[in-house]
Amino acid sequence: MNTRYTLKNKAGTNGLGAGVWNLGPGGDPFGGPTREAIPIIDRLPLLAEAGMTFYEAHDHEVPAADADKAKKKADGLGLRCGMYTPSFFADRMFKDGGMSANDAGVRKQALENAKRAVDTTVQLGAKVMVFWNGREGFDFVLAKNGREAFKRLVEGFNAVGQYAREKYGSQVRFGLEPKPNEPRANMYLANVGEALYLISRLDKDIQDLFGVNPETAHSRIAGLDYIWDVEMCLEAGKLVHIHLNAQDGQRYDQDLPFGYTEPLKDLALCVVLQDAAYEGIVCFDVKAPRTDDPANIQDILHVSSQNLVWLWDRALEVDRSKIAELRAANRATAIAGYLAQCLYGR
Ligand code: XLS
Ligand code: MG
Repeated sequence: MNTRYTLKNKAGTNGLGAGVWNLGPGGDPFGGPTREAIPIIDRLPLLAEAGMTFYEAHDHEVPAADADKAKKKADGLGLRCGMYTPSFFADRMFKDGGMSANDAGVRKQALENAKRAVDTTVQLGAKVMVFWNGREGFDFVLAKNGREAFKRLVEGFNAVGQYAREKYGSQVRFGLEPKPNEPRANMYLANVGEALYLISRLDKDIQDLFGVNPETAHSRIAGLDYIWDVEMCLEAGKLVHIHLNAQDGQRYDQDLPFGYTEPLKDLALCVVLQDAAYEGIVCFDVKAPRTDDPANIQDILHVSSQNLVWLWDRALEVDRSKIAELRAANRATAIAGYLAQCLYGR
């Protein structure tokens, strides 16, 4: 059995997770793959070897028909499915979105896929299903009626929620994953606030099933502070999952190793998660860069995990009463200095 990364004194579920897509062949919009694509099922041992306890997958990566095979393989590796998610961005059918598409036939198919994904989530043993807003949005104004599109999202999520409730009670929770742009110029559910607003509009009897899956890079692409986004989810009781990575400013989605660009803020994030006694799984959504050789494809997971473990340990040592004292004295700059001392000082 390989060593698995864990977080000291973490409340609830321990062990880290990553998506099978994190170990892709390295293609980008301007150049093809730089590595041989590893079959999805063969990525599971790589994730386990890299110290992960959980894996995550889309429905185009582990389709319903392969669920048993994947579960068996994962069980043998001591790996569990942390999250499953229907893809409404890969298939050309969903070129204009799934739940929000103008074409009623497409919306119907999206709903079917989402319901099937609920079943597969349960079959794989995961407790969370994510909806990433991939192609829910628009590139040209008035290409969609925004008010109608929002209502379609509400209707779609209501229908999925009802399906899950009737069949599985409270077994599966849904995490809406916001992102402001890419692949669309403008995406619905662009930020945590929009996702929480949408949840507030869902049927009352299934609202409790819905929460948010905030991702570091997505908040930073929007120019927003990720810690506040996470705090907002926590305040609403809606932090059902989390995707950690790093982002080098407001540019394309980089999915860099966690802890790489803003370690001081990532330390503060650990403080927030510890103080909230966050019980869910901590997962990375990173991308092995196309410049990395096949032999080193797991580096991105090791670097992310090691950074997180270091920052988490340091966060445990952050003196909360010191922060409270500085806050009371209106010394915000001194708080920044104290965090830096915790991070870099001896
Ligand atoms: C892309 C998203 C995606 C979701 C799952 O930007 O982060 O990877 O997490 O579809
Ligand atoms: Mg993500």
